[in-house]
Amino acid sequence: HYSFFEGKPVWPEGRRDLTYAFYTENELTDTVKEVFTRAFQRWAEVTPLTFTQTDSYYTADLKIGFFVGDHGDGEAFDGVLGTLAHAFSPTSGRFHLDGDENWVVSGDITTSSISSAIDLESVAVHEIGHLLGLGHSSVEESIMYPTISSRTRKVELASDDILGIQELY
Ligand code: TQI
Ligand code: ZN
Ligand code: ZN
Repeated sequence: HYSFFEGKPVWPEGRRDLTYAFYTENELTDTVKEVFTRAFQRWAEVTPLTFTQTDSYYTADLKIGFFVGDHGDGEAFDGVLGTLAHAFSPTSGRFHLDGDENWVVSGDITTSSISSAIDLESVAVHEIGHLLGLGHSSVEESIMYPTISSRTRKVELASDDILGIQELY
């Protein structure tokens, strides 16, 4: 079953059209950016929320960046595996990914020759759930279940994820 953060924080009524931006210094390719676009789309399909990319990192509601090790928010990344990414509850909007992971952006993760390969889109869908106010779920099939194996792709919202997000929006 789905859960929420303490105090059930959400993006308020007047903020349903959210913008997102990529940390400029990462210089991400369009292929990488499209992974996030697809991940946002999954949540937009089942809520009144919309997500629009902007070039202005400082004014965007949701800020996405890859960082390595200690990056100044007290939650240092730890190299390959362990913590993969973190996102903060509404209305922080901070979404950080561990730059040391072997991220798989396109292609078939399930047949990757790299044992520690992590599917970027799967992690993005999960972290966006946190950005919007979902905690973890006890339902193993759900996107918000707190465990994912390497070489696994899980990008389709389960009914548990949808029920959870629709209770918030
Ligand atoms: N990062 C944790 C996560 O996103 C960070 C975290 C732990 C957290 N407890 C939290 C975030 C409570 C918000 C609220 O869950 S992680 C997975 C999963 C991670 C884990 O790197 O361990 C995914 C990142 F669920 F699959 F294990 C992405 Cl998909
Ligand atoms: Zn961080
Ligand atoms: Zn999580």
